[in-house]
Amino acid sequence: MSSTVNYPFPKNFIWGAATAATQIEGAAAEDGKGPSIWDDFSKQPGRVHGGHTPEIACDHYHRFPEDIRLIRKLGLKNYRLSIAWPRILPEGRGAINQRGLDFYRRLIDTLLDHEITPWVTMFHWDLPLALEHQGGWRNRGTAEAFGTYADTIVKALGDRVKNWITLNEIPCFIGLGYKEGRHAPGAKESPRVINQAYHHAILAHGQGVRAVREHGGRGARVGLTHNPETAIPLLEIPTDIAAARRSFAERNAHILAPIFHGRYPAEYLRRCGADRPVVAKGDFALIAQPTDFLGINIYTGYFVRAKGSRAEALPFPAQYPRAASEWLYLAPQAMYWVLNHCHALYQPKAMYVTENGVGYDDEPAANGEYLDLHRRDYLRQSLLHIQRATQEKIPCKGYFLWSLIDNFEWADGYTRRFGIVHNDFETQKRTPKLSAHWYQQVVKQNRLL
Ligand code: GBH
Repeated sequence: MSSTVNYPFPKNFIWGAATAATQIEGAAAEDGKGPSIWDDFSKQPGRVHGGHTPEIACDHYHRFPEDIRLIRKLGLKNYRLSIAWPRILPEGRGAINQRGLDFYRRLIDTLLDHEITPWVTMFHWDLPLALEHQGGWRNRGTAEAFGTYADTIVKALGDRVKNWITLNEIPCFIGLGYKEGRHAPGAKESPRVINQAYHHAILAHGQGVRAVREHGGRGARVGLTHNPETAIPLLEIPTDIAAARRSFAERNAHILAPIFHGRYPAEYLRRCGADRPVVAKGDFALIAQPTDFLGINIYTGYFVRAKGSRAEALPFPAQYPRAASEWLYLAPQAMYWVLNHCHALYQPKAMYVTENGVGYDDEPAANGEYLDLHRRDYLRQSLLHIQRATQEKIPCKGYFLWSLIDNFEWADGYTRRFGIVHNDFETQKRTPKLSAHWYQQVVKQNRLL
């Protein structure tokens, strides 16, 4: 067989799909769940497109057996989900809501019954509202409350969950949530508060790692999921690659450097000046505990070239192609370069692409079929560049497609569909799109088709 048409993935490569609690579960006030900042934010006028809320979403809370059968039918042996903190601790700390834990036990047992391995994110943005009222991520106490929450879920589920992800995308829940005000809680804080909030978030990550090490039992693994801003060298030549690497390191300095190197880089602290985060004794020991993998959410990138000794990031021209999600510039080389940069700079033991996918306002089905060739092409381009990384022995061990199903896309509400399974939000009918059938075959053959 000609090698040019046969793009194999390594043996034992992990194939899966990903979702998050707020985006699919619904049942926002059921069985003792407390409100999250997203329940609150989405009820404020003008925050979420069309006034949409996560109250019902995909009703996965009630329909999870059907959804798990679907995962199984698509041939996926791995599934990434998140636990809603306010389901477990309605006030963020204190009393445990047993019915919340029971829900995740049932969910995970059903996955295991179907021979699907759960990958569980502890926090995918749904902070208990009660904690926001005490300062949210501005408050160091939130990182401590997270530690107790992590202890609770790892103790309760650690016998059946072996793959833990501490936090999803710190730059989003801090940057968009507290700096730009576009995500919950919709705040616009000063640089000093923001830098401190970032510090509290990486501290929470450290708490999550500690909880897994203490209570995870045999074979438990843990890592962070980060969404690096990813510099693509304009030319794959040493000068542009070095410039891209510098740009990448700089933009991710506040998260990846402390976690992998146990300190903030001097250059980052200089940039912060008087607004640098306050670090308590012992923080870096907690933050930089060794992890088992780095999760990477990667959708897009930006182009960089060397300009003398500087790295020049190029602005996108108006005509540059993008998805319906306007931030999602189509730049598939980012999938390769994110793995290359992370490997070169931080040498994580393993990397998993924990999210990759694309948001479009899909057209209605033609003769019952959702012909999302645009999504299929995006995914194929992405995987081509990930396959290149695995060929070069960069330790990328798996891929989780975002997302299993169309869902509540945060501030975009129920527009910008990312699913390979269509959801009709009126009837809750699930219909696999063309991209799902394509992905199913790729997974089955462990190579690009
Ligand atoms: C991921 O974030 C999330 O983990 C997932 O929950 C989400 O559904 C998925 O992406 C698709 O969006 O304020 O308009 O400038 C991806 C990275 C970076 C995407 C910030 C949204 C901001 C958009 N995110 N971006 S905007």
